[in-house]
Amino acid sequence: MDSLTAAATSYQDHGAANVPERSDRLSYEALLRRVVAMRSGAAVPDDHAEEARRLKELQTALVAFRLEYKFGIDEVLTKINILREEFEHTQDHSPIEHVRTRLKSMESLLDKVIRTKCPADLDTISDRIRDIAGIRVVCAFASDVYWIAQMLSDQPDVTVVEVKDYISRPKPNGYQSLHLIVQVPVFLSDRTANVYVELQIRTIAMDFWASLEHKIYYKYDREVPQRLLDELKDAARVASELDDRMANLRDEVQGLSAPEIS
Ligand code: 0O2
Repeated sequence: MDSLTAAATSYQDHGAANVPERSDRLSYEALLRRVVAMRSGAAVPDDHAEEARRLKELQTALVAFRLEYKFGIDEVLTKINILREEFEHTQDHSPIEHVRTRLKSMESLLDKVIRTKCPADLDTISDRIRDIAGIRVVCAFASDVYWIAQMLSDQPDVTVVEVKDYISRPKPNGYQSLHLIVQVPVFLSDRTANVYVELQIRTIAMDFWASLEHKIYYKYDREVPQRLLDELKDAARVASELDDRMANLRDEVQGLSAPEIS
């Protein structure tokens, strides 16, 4: 792990000390470009002491940058937890089975900056890379997926900027999920940051498939044998069939009156 990654990972444990002013950001951006260039294979700088000092400053700026996304996750997560708790207290069950969150690591953010040839300044990165904050909501039924998406989208401080419906149109490999990029306001001490959060909403069966496919993909370093790809595609079909059958069963059971107790 390089020093930049180590620093970025540790901020979650040590809170928000030494967060720089927003106006300081610009002075870090040339350095950020340099770090990206170094990671892409360009020459290492000559003046190590000066570079170390500026890297420390950059680390602090990046902590502040990532913190906004952590707060974005916190805000959307609170909304989801409110819905969940409301359903648990007012209905038999909540449509939300479980929720996971992830803040993109510095390592994978820099990789994405390089891979997508994104200009390495923080404003462009925050505008173009919209999955730094991620929330995955897993529901029992496909209808719940759209229901949750609608309830969140209807909230006045949530702006939906992009929807990818891989449930109605699965990816060629079989991947299914509903993806929303939303923007939420994060109220900081001196300003409001509008933060992008990626929401992935899917059923238990879709989630089971996606996590196994993800593991296989990385185990084979993206070169998955055709036999496994075919198996995965068929497994996705079976998962989708299971979702349909479970929904039919639920509808049937909901239509029945409660059994009489003798
Ligand atoms: P991670 O580590 O999960 O974050 P983009 O995010 O814009 O670069 P894309 O493909 O246009 O790429 O976005 P899309 O389609 O909305 O997919 C983004 C995320 O969805 C991925 O993030 C995965 O989490 C998930 N995803 C998309 N396709 C697949 C798939 O075929 N299999 C599985 N298992 N997950 C998928 P990352 O950044 O790739 O990874």
